[in-house]
Formats: sequence, structure tokens, C-alpha cells
Amino acid sequence: MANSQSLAPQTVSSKDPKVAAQAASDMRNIVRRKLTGYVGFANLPNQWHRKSVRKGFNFNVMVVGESGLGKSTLVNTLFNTSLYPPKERKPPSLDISKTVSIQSISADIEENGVRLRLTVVDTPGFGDFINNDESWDPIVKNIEQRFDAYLDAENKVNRMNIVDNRIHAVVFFIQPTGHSLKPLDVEVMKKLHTKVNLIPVIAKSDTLTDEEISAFKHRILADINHHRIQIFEGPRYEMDDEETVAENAEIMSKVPFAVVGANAEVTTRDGRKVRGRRYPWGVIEVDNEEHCDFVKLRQMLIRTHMEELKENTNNFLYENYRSEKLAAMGVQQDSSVFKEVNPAVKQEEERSLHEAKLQKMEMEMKMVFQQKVLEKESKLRQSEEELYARHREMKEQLDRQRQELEEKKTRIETGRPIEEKGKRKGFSLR
Ligand SMILES: Nc1nc2c(ncn2[C@@H]2O[C@H](COP(=O)(O)OP(=O)(O)OP(=O)(O)O)[C@@H](O)[C@H]2O)c(=O)[nH]1
Ligand SMILES: [Mg+2]
Repeated sequence: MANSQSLAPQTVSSKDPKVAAQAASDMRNIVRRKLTGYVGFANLPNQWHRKSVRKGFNFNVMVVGESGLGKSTLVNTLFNTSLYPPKERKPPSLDISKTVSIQSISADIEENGVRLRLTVVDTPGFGDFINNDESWDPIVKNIEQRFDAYLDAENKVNRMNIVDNRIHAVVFFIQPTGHSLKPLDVEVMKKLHTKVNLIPVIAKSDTLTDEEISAFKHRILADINHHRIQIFEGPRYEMDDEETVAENAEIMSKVPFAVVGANAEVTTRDGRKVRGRRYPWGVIEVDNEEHCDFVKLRQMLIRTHMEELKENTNNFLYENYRSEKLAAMGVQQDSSVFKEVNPAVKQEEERSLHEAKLQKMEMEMKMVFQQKVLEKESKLRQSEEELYARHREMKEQLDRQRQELEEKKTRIETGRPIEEKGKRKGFSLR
């Protein structure tokens, strides 16, 4: 019996506003209880999992960077990997023409029954002109158009099947100069960092030695810091298991990833067929973690940080864009209606209100007390005066009596008759 009571659902279901308000106030006093039996809500993650799997996932990546840094080649490399179902695997493309317009390539991938639509948006390289001002404009516009389309879809009556075409990550290619970030790169990154998750990579890293790469990575990160450019930083989940935390830390420690792209399969000296670049002195293998960070970049995008990238896009980047856009359109948020409540601030407000109320009450009580004390004091003074007056009167009376008695005594002693005295007022011994 006690058990069934303790498990009673605490929901507000009444239509009567008064009852509902009462119930809502009751809910504030929710008591944490231990279940004695299995109820089944531990199954929630599985429900969520099944639903997400049925819906499938989509993920959109864009590659951005100066012309000729190997963006198109890397996109090809990404799609020629095991991501692609073997039977549909495209033959390695040898088309290395310059990209002239923004193109997107999509692939539906399925692994263990989980579907993923991966879209990579290839952009034309900038920096080819003598005046490169605004050469990044088409890229920024494309990113904004995708936000706009999503905003439009959200504002429609039917919001059931919104396709998310927003860019979740931008792989930003940096020329392997070994020196520092170019002013043009800084400018473009600054244009992009408020709109997308930036993931910097060192392009064509096969042109640098290991030491040069490591020094260049430090230099790039210092430049990024100096220019206050916001690049994507993985989440810091202390709650995760040690293995996941270590894996994430390992991946993030490689940023900016030193990547190599290759469109061809080559044979190594020991006869293995690998995707890589052959040089007179040997073969650079794209999928070998000893040779470059391509695998780490792919892992980050596809395996470990996809959800985080999507969440960050939706919760911060898109949200900022959306509120700025709506504000520019003159849609003002009525702060009295849509008041964002910070529980800590609210609690503080309530506390100070309560304190003010207490102070007021204390003041009032003090005043009443003082009033009463004053009244009592004046009453006491009055009765003291009265007492004093009575005391004086009685004393006078006693004095008079004593005097009379004294007189009587002297008269008796002197033997004079007492009759005369009868005329006198006051006491008589008869
Ligand atoms: N050494 C080296 N060369 C590469 C690498 N990736 C691509 N290349 C070569 O660089 C040249 C340009 O490659 P693309 O992939 O067309 O470069 P892109 O960045 O798409 O160029 P745009 O479309 O003009 O912006 C080609 O000759 C590629 O073979 C790499 O990792 N290392
Ligand atoms: Mg290209």
C-alpha cells in the first residue's frame, strides 16, 4: 500500500486552472524516491536509439581553402574509403580539374543497419586573383543560404520533415608553407568562425617533414589563438569512460590535421596495394596513421565527433544566426513573454525579495514594540507619580497625627485637661 502511494504519478492533468496551479506548486515539492521494482524507463535510450536509426542520420561537411591545395582530391579520398559500400565503389578518379563552382557530393552509407547520408560540399579555391577581396563571398553566402532554408522550413506550418542541409563542419585547408597563417586565411577564417565549426588541416602534408609538421602545427595554433579565431574544440566529458576520453583527447591533439589526399591506388615496395602517393623514394599511404592524419580526421568527422558537431551547429551557430536575422528583420523578442529564466538569478531574486520582506516585518515589529514600551513607560511614570503623591499625603497625615499625639502626651504629662483638645481636628484618644 505504502509502496503504491510512493509511486503515484506526479503529473498535472487538470483543466481547472486553480487545480492545475495547485498541482504545479505541489510538483515543486517532488520527493526523490527509490524504486523497489523494475518500472522500465531505463529502456528510454533504446527507444531513442531505435527511432534515430529508423530516421537515419545526415551529416554535411564543406571543404574550404586556397586553390590547388587538394580539396577535391581529399573529398574523393574520403568517398573512396571503406565508407563506400564495396560494390558501389567508384574507380579512383583521375580528374584533377580546377573546381569552379560549389558542388555537393552525397553518399548513403549503411553500417550495422544504421543509415548515414554523408554530403561533402566542394568549393572553388580562393586566392587566385590579384585582388582577393571578397573572394570568399560565395562560400559565406552558401553557408548562409543553408541556414536561411532551414529557418524557412522551421517557420512553415508543417515542420515534420525538415531536411537539415546546414553545414556541420568546414575542413579548412592551410597551405603547407611551414611559416604561419596567411593574412588571407586569417580573414576567411574570421568570416567563417561564427557560422561554422572550423576544422583546420595542413594540406599536402607529404611536402613537409615530421619535425616541420609539428613546428607548423604549433605555429598555426598560436596564430589562431592570437587572432581569436574560434576553431572546433571537442567536448570535455569527464563522465565518459576512460577509453572514450583518451580517444577523443588523442584525436583533438592532432588538430590541425596534417592530411594527404590521393586518387590512385599504388603498390608499395612490399607488394601491398594502398591508396597513396608514389615518389621515387617511396610511397605515402593515406590510410597509414604513421604517414599522415587523414584517418584521424575521418574518425573525428564520422565516428567520434559527428553528433557534437551537429549539436554545436544547431545550438550555437544556427541559433546565433537565427536571432541576428530575426532581429535585423525587426522581430523583437518580447522579453516579458519570452523571458529566459536563469534558475540561479531567479533564486537570488526571490531570496532578496524575501529578505526585504523580512526586514520590513522586523522594522514594523520594532516600531510596534517601541510604541508599546513608550506607552508602558508613560503609564508607569504616571502611576509612580500617583504613588509618590499618595505617599507624600500619607506621610503628611502621619506627621500630623504624630504631632497631635506628641501634643497630647505633653499635655497629659503636664496634667492639663484634655477637653480643650476635643475642638481640634484629627484623632482623639477617646
Ligand atoms: N603532394 C600532394 N599533392 C596533392 C595532394 N592532394 C592533391 N594534390 C595535388 O594537387 C593538385 C590540386 O588538387 P585539387 O584536389 O584539384 O585541389 P583543389 O583544392 O580542389 O583546387 P581548386 O579546385 O582549384 O580549389 C592536384 O595535382 C593533386 O594531385 C597531396 O596531399 N599531396
Ligand atoms: Mg577543387
